Amino acid sequence: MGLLDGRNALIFGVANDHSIAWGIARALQAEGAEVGFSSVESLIERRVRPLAESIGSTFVEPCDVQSDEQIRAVFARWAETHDSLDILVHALAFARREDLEGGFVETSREGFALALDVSAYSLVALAREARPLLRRGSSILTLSYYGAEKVVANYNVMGVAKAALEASVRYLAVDLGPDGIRVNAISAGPIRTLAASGIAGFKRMYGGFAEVAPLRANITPEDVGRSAVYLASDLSNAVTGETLYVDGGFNIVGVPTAD
Ligand code: NAD
Ligand code: 0WE
Repeated sequence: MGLLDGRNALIFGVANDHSIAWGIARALQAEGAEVGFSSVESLIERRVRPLAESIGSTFVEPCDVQSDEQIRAVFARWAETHDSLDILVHALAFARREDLEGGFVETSREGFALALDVSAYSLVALAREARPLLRRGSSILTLSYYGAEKVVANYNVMGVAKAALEASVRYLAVDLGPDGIRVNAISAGPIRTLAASGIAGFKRMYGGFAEVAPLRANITPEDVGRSAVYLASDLSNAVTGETLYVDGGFNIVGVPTAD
């Protein structure tokens, strides 16, 4: 008996087996959910389909979230084989690499618009297109980061995008709440994924994190997956518009204890 028996989930943002989206997919599936995937075209055949097949999943559709047409096409394909969607997972973000280093004040108009479009607006677009398939008890979930709330060196325009994402979660929760649809974010501590590799200073921050976080450990995609099960299931039936920190308590610390 699983917490998600008889539910289905559509997960956006698997790039490889280190992706947070993949950790969430496995956790939802372990609780009985049927999972389908959408990722950018270039990753589908080499990366995503083999992973999907490894857990017996056949729904794998391309979608660049900057395209309204591609977003519509994914949900149209889903509707061909499903009457409804119980769980929608948004686990993707993008900013230009040059906007993730140096001064935030140097962010270009184009770089700002790109980061906000891919990383924040896409949640609104996915929620709107999914809406006809969502029903009472459905759950929408996205991924955020502490840089939304406090300044994190080099996170720059992504911090602004995550602030917009968390605010979008609240506005969507109010719009969809009367229909029994919940919308929440998980703000995860740093995890070594493709999106984190090659980030200036990520390694140093990753090391320091486990020394400062109350639980003294780094965060894994499995940790995020378990909290995703809670937010996707009826265990959280009265929770919406929230940002749940899955960060070992890092965000509650003001002045860290010297060990
Ligand atoms: P990842 O690289 O595995 O996943 C990022 C995904 O975004 C990739 O699958 C990529 O293809 C997708 N993406 C980028 N542009 C896209 C577009 N235009 N259309 C569709 N998909 C697009 O990295 P991850 O760390 O698993 O990131 C997943 C989410 O978790 C992101 O929202 C990220 O901001 C968030 N997050 C990551 C960390 C961390 O430390 N890794 C911490 C907190 C939150
Ligand atoms: O949200 C993220 C990373 C998102 C991301 C990563 C990249 C790398 C490659 C968005 N766009 C790009 N564009 C690229 O070209 N995280 C929470 C991980 C992360 O990124 C940081 C961090 C942390 C943590 C950037 C600076 C400082 C800390």
